[in-house]
Amino acid sequence: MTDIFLFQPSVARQFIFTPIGLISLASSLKKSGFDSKIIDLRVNQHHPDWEYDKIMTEAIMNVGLENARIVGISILSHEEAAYADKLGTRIRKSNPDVCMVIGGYFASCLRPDEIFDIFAWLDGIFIGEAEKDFVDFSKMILSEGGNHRDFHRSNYISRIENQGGVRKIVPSTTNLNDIASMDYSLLGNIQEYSIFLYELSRGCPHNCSHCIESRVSLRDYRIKPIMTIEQELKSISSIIPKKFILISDCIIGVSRLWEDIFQSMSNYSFEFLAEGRVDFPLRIIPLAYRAGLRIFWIGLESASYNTLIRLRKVNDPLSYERYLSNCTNLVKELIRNDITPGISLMIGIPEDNEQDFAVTLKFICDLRREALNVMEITGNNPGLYIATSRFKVFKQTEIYENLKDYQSRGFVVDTSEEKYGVYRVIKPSPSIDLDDLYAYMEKIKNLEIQSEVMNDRLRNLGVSK
Ligand code: B12
Ligand code: SF4
Repeated sequence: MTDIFLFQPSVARQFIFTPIGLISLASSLKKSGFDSKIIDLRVNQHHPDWEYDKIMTEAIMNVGLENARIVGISILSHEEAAYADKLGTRIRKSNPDVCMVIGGYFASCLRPDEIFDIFAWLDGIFIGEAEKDFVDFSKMILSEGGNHRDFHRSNYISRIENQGGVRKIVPSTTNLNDIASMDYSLLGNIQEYSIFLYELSRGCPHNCSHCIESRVSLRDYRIKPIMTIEQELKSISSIIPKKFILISDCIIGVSRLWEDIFQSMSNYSFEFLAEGRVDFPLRIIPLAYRAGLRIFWIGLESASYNTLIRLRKVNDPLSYERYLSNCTNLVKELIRNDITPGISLMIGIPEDNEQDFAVTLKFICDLRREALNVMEITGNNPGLYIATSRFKVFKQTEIYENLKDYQSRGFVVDTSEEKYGVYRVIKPSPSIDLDDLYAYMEKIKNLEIQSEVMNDRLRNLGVSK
């Protein structure tokens, strides 16, 4: 009989991705002799707002939750938080005594007292990576008859403990040599997922001012041991021979270890999208193609010097020149190797003005021209994808810490999601308003180079129909 239930709440998105945080926890529990069940409420739903109550009730009725001793809910971002709250409330109603905890990036983004204020049903929070501590926690409750309030770890806090006052907790990071390899068979319905995520590394050594990553990973970049990776690749290839994979690692390819990883991947017929930075090394691109790289998402964010300085993507004029030339050279080399480059840009970064927009627009125009040139010379047409997103300030980031200063200089945000630690930009600076942001986004998006190959790849990935 299962005592531990791990839930992925709903989210209003048209595509769903494998819940790798929960798979990793369940794999570690299994290695330590504990059975757990993953229930992903995003599977088979059309729109959570219409069907969520029905989906939750069915999921809860059919799994034997009345016998649960521990319920864990994973919350990746603010987008899932309200759904997680409904789910937690519903579970608490059906099982008043079960111990309910949450984990995931969202948990690391707010202070514990803020999180307990949002979720009335919650008993405890895990902050940061949790494989080891969640296993110890389960052991204490299930084998040793302990109570969750007696569990003490620097990254775990119970509601009772929190009553003593606000405490900021340092997230924990894990040594990837010590955790169990991912057992995807623990996720029953793998074919239902449009995006298959594969995690090979964690953390980021950079410290961009808009990003929470360095605060959570403590800038501790780690790659899984190659033996584990080979084992996982074998297991993935037997489960999803034809699916497109997504690999997120801002500094993918930078460490020499990636040559071995790509070499191992080239023994399979994977195709994958990777998210990274402009400094992805050019020399590794042919090998990455053989490994299955078909779309490379470059987090450019802006091409304006002042903006990139504020984001801390560059430090001085020299690193700025390098940043832009790296981007251009990377796009050209990707196209030469028939890989689709994707450029992502954040729109409305604090203090952005017309001048910053004009510089970025010009850079993307030039990039498009260079990309078309390479396409003409090589005959490859992998397209050039452009993704724009309205800037959000997340709690815990450096920009959030300076929010008041930015606001005093005319940066205006939407506070409706404040409770979840997110502020969407309305006006980045006094002369730019929301309509200007959308108009600028459209102008940039129009510079995309469409192609059949690109559309096929996006379809394979499950992000477009
Ligand atoms: C891959 C990724 C995605 C994937 C999905 C990831 C997933 N796991 O399902 C995609 C591309 C779909 C995605 C989408 C989005 N993402 Co994203 N994503 C990431 C990324 C790069 C990796 C996350 C990951 O999978 N890590 C590996 C797994 C193993 O770790 P994990 O899930 O965190 O799980 C561990 C712990 O958190 C904990 N844990 C997790 N769940 C639970 C549950 C319990 C009970 C316990 C005890 C512990 C626990 O234990 C796990 C093992 O250690 C992170 C940044 C990063 N480098 O980590 C951003 C990140 C999480 N994403 C972010 C954002 C903003 C988004 C979007 C809102 C972006 C957008 N504007 O569209 C959407 C929202 C999607 C949603 N569902 O809400 C932000 C979140 C910031 C914030 N303050 O909330 C991050 C931090 C990026 C950033 N630097 O800003 N994302
Ligand atoms: S934006 Fe990317 S490179 Fe910068 S700190 Fe975050 S994860 Fe690292």
